[in-house]
Amino acid sequence: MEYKLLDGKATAAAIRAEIKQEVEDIVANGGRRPSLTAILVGNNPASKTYVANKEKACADAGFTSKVIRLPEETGEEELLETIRSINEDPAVDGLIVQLPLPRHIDEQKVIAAIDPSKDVDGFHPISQGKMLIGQDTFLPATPMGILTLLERYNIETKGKNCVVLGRSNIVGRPVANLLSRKGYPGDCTVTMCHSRTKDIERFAKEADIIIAAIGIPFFVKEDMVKEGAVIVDVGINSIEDSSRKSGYRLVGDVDFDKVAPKCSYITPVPGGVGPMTIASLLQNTLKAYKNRK
Ligand code: L34
Repeated sequence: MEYKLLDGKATAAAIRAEIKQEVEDIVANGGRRPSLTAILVGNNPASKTYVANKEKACADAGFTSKVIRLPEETGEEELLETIRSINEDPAVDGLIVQLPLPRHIDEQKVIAAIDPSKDVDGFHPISQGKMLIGQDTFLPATPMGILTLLERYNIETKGKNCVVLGRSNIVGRPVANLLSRKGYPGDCTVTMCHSRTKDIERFAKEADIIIAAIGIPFFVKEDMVKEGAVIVDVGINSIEDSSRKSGYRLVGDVDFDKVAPKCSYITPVPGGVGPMTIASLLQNTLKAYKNRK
């Protein structure tokens, strides 16, 4: 089958251009710029890349942004103190703490310390609770990016069988909830599969839409996929590749080369969900800015 790419990079670029235009208009009318602060603790190489990409996206869009880089050995109380001071800083609209955090820090405690009105990651229990019952709030960036991508490509979702592989708080669980909501893009019949699911293949094969977010390279094989399925690959796994200068390359949770020919639409990795995550973060930061005005 002739498949089409769900081009996250291009879609994110379009959204970023729209945001940039809106910010230019705000500034031309004498308004202040939206502002994001990101906290990065430690030296996780992937996190460094993602935060650097966010910083650049903010600059491109005309946002003010700041990255607070803290050493790996930063204590939990010091991090909480930093968050509290940013909560109170009227110049900051959005605050994110890049995950994962070093093991000695309690992630849930840190997330709960963020002022929900600045919680542009949508990870705070209040944000997640509002999302769950369909109230207006910040949606977590990766699930939001996935929905936007489906929307911009006019992918039909009503009544579709959607299988979400993964149950994490930042992707699997929220995206399953959002796709089951009333309206578009939603109205799916959602099945959430995970590491304890018996016979994942059986569920995956029934899916019209697969959201793969398990973090295992090449997990989704061609014999697990129905002809004509739509696949969103959330995985970003680094695997050794001696033919590359860097010695590694990024692959998703889907065995793309074998699976893509069976799909109607599929996201690439890189250039799929990753860039959409960043575009959604900008959208949320602009929303936080507008809420405060
Ligand atoms: N607090 N932690 C918090 N918020 C988030 O929204 C995230 N996430 C996830 C990890 N931890 C987080 C991100 O920022 C994943 N994520 C993220 C962001 C950007 C990219 C990937 C994941 C991204 O830019 N991906 C590029 C390739 C980047 C590369 O070269 O490594 C892509 O094309 O997929």
